[in-house]
Parts: sequence; structure tokens; C-alpha cells
Amino acid sequence: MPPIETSALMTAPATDFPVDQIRQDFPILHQKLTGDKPLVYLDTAATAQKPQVVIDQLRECLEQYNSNVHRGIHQLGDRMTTEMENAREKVQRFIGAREVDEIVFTSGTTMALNLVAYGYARRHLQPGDEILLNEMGPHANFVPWQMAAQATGASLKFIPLTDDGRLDLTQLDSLFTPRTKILAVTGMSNVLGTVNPIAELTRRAHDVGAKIVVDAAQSVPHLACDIAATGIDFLAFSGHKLYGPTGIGVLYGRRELLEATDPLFGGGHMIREVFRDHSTWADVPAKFEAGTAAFNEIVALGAAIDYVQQIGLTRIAAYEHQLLEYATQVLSEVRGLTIHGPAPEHKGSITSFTVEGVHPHDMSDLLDREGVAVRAGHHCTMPLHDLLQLTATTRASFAFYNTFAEVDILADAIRKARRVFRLPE
Ligand code: C6P
Repeated sequence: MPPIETSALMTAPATDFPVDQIRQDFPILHQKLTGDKPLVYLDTAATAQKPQVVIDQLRECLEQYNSNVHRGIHQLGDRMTTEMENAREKVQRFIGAREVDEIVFTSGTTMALNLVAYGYARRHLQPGDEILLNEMGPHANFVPWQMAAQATGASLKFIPLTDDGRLDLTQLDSLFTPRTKILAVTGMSNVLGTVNPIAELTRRAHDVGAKIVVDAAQSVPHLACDIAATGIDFLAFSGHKLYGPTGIGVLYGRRELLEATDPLFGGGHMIREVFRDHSTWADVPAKFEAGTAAFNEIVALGAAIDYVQQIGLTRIAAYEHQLLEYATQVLSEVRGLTIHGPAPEHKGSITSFTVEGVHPHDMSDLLDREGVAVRAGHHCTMPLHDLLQLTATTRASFAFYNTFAEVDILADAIRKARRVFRLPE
């Protein structure tokens, strides 16, 4: 008798989330891959798929009013400038920032975090100061701080992780000192899925006069964010993980902190006046937006935010949590499979795992043959993988366009991969 597929025995929770209708909004999801396998896209943490409204918005910009912003004294330029600044207001409302001028457009999370590490930290840190990090990373919120520490003589300290991959908050009393100047932390780990307690960490940082820098690349697309309520100092995220275009991201900074931050790049739009021997800077946020902005993409990011808000982040988070719980249950039944990271109640919709006897790269290759797109590797978190004593993991990341049936396909494809390696059922 053939082995029973365990996922067939699990029952997906009942849900009134209109996932079938939502999937109609994402044209890319309706394709078959090699071998006539329907695409099962479980790599949203790397980049999210785009709804038709975002594609249409980008197309409309290019077809109807493509024109440089803040320069053209003509109708197209005026329209594009208005639409781009409207998108800035949408970002402001989406993350709950107090002022629209606190929204800086960057090329993505990486650039936004580097802007803080170069423009703010290098100006304000001194030898003896401390930067508090943790191994969740990722490198974009890790390497810039190493570089800032090397440049200023500040030192790096690390909040340890618990065995299940959460920040060990019991250590905070000894880690935060009057020398702590910056706490850099991720809102949601791109590997473990851990959701960090940002409000509490913000309070703790502020108690000692430190600034908190939140890498929200993974959290902003999946969990509601309220800057004004939490008092976060800097926050960064990428458009492409928020169902928007590539090449565009956001740095939020409290106005007085942005004013105390040096620009990274010199050139058009960031200047107030230019003389032969020196220049003065425009006000924030223009001071940080040298050169031609990715205006078409910014407007399309505004459309992505409208789309997400129309569904509602609370509903999105609730549905994705159901998906995660189901995936945790179903994957736990696969022989030899270990999920890395805490229990679902501490996580967003990301599941990284290893299967004894199958290298993560082989696993992702074999899953791909079943139409299942996941990511394998260190996911830009080498220090975290050192802690896990692994060189790589396989990661399935879920979005509100994924279904419970796709979780079953993932689990069955993992079992099939085990059979390829002749591992016992
Ligand atoms: N994560 C992944 O996990 P950029 O490339 O600038 O848009 O985003 C960088 C980044 C910053 N922070 C977090 C938490 C992230 O997850 C990422 C990107 C990708 O697959 C690539 S490592």
C-alpha cells in the first residue's frame, strides 16, 4: 500500500478571507511551469508579486505622464510631481508618520539603512559609544553598523537570541547603558519569522537616550505599523516587498533626526545653493533625494499601498497567520524536517526549515520541479546561520495570495524530494 500523504489528513482551517478573488488580481500566479505544474509562489520574502492595479499604474505613468519631477515647467511635469508627492502622503499615512517631510524615498531598505549608518551615525558616534545589534540581521542591518563602528571607534554589542530564535529580553538591563547610542533591529526576521517587540525596544532605547533604527522590510508588508504610537526614530522598507515596484524604498526619520543627518549623495534636487567652493542643502526630505527620483515607481508604490489598505492589514495578518499555523502543523509531520524559529504566535508568515539528508539547495531545486518556488541559502544572514550551525536553510514565505492547498503541495513536494534521496518514509 502506498504511504499516505500526511498533509491529506490535515484539515485546513475555515476562513472567510477572499483568497480566490484576490488571486485574480495577480496575473503572474496563473501560469504553469515546466512539466505543466502550476506555480506555487512561496518566495514573497525575497520579493512580492504585483497586483494588476500596480502594473496598470506603472503603465499609466509611462504611457500618459512620464516626465521628470520638480523640474518640468509643463503640464506633464506638474502632474507627475503631484502624483509623486501624493504617494509620499500615502506612505506617511500608511506607517503613521506625523509629517510628510519625514518620508525619504530611497532605492530600497539597504540604501535607507546605509543612509542612517553613514549620514547619522558617523556624524554623532564617538569612540566608547555602543551600537546594539543582534544576529537576526540581515546583512543590510548589520554590515553598515560594522562599518560605522569601524569609522567612529564605537563598539558593537549583541542582544543574544533564545534557543527558539527570539531576542532574549532578560539581557536588556545589562546591555543598555548610557553609552548605547543606537539600537538597530529588524521588525520581522527574514529567516526565523520572529516578530520583535518594537514598542518595548523603543521604550528601552529611549530610556538611555539611544535611537532605534527598525528594518521593517519584512514587517511593513504584513503587520500594521504606527510610528507615532511607538515613537520609532528611523524605519526602513522596500517597495518591492510591499507588492510595489523594484528600485524604490522608504526611509522614515523623525524630522529633527533627519535634520541632524548628513546627505549621502550630492547632486540635483538636494541642493539649496551651489557656489564655487561649497554648497548648501535643501530641506528634508529633498536633502537626501539627489538626482532623478524613481517617480514612476513611487507613484506605483502608492497604488500598492492603496491596494493593501483596501484589503486591510489586520485581515491580511490574520489570514497569513492561519496559513503559517497550518504550514507549521503540516510541515512538522514531515519526517526529518526541522523548522527553525519560534512558535507561530511569535512569528510572521515565514518558515525556514531543513530536512535531514537533503541539502537546502537540492531541496529548493526539487521543489522547483514541482512548481514550488522557495528560497535556499543563508538569506543574507550569515551570523544567524552560524548560530544555527547551518550553512543554509530552505525558506517558504507566505503572502495573502497563497492558499492552504499550496501548503499541502509544498509538504507533498518535500516528501517527494525525500524519496528522491531514498530517505525512509
Ligand atoms: N531580504 C530575502 O530575505 P533590499 O534588498 O534593500 O530591498 O532589502 C534588504 C533587506 C533588508 N532587511 C530585511 C529584513 C530583508 O529581508 C531584506 C532583503 C531578501 O530574501 C534578500 S536577502
